[in-house]
Amino acid sequence: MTTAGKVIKCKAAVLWELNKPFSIEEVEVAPPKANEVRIKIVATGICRSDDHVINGSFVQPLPIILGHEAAGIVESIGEGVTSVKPGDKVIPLFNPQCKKCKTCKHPTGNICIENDVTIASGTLKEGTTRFTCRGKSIHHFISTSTFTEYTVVDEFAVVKIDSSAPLEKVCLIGCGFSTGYGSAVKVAKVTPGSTCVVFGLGGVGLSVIIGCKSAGASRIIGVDINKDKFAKAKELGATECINPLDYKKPIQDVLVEMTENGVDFSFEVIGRLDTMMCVCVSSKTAAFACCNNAYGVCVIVGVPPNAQNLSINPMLILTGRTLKGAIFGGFKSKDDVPKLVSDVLAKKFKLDPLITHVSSLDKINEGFDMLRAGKSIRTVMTM
Ligand code: CND
Ligand code: ZN
Repeated sequence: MTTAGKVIKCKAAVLWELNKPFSIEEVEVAPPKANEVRIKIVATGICRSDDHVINGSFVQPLPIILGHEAAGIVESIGEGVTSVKPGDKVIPLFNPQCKKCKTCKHPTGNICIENDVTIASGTLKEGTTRFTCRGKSIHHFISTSTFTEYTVVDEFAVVKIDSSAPLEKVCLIGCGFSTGYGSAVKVAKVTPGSTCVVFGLGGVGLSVIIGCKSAGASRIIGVDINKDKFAKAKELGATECINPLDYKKPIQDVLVEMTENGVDFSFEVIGRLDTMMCVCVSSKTAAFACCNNAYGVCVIVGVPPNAQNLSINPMLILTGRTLKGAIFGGFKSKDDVPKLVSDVLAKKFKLDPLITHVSSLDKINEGFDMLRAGKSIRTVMTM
């Protein structure tokens, strides 16, 4: 019996209030309107950006269905949709690509005008939501909402991938892997023989390491306050790992000494102001300050806390350092996601080491507890 055109009742994890566990609910998912696609989610990963919403540092309208790193199968399409059809394997795109706006037409820009990361409307483009629970409208999250058995997205926020792709693995292409890998190869443009430092060795930071290694960096230093993260970082390409808590001096001073006046490329993959920049005397780590003063490049990857500002000593820039940042590793999502999936199928890189736990939507709160306790890299929930 076809479900096309009908409301689907299914299971979803709803966040009703900040700093509260998810509630597993039966939700109603309305059929897709014009230029929308309804997707059966098959696998979805847990990323720290979802947790930033729960703790209030990434502000979104509530109640909401979070989740943005997923893969699934198209269930039905709205009028006018041409790029996907029912049965296609797809990845939802939290950073969409409409291909029509000024940014999409720019050769490298990737913050499409249709993105909901900078706006946080919590709806689809048409201005309303397709989720209802207990009679209330539930918001969408950054064009995706994947902690649900079914979701609806705008056509510009979904792309077809190879029909042989293992969805329970390539879901990581939807965020963590691509964000980290692209930050190294596309945003920083890491060069062969260079020295890199990566602050934060979670799923995204480890993917930065994979990118630095594939770009030919000869020295890759991992920095984390949780030493349990070091073994995996070394397995993936870190040549050494250090813990700021083991040193009395600020970690940027340690790094500058270790690397003869600073590194070529540094990456902040935590989302803290003190690890981005040396902002106060008590700061322990600072990605920008450990770059070589003449040519170092620092890439901000971590999502910063809401409404907080960095204070930068202009001398750090005047001498030649570059500070940059990027969403989704600088990739243009519709163009690049299918290629990254093909690269996985061609065994250009492996996603398996990043997946430490496989779980189900019912156990979502345990999955987040493990991330917060530093015990997991990526938990993938399969439906
Ligand atoms: P995860 O929490 O798995 O990793 C963060 C790591 O940082 C952990 O290993 C921590 O132990 C470590 N850490 C925490 N505090 C410190 C500190 N003071 N000094 C050194 N290490 C520390 O997170 P993730 O890998 O899923 O995500 C990392 C960040 O990337 C996070 O802010 C997330 O929101 C962001 C992100 C950005 C983008 C993008 O498009 N730019 C996409 N997804 C995630
Ligand atoms: Zn993410």
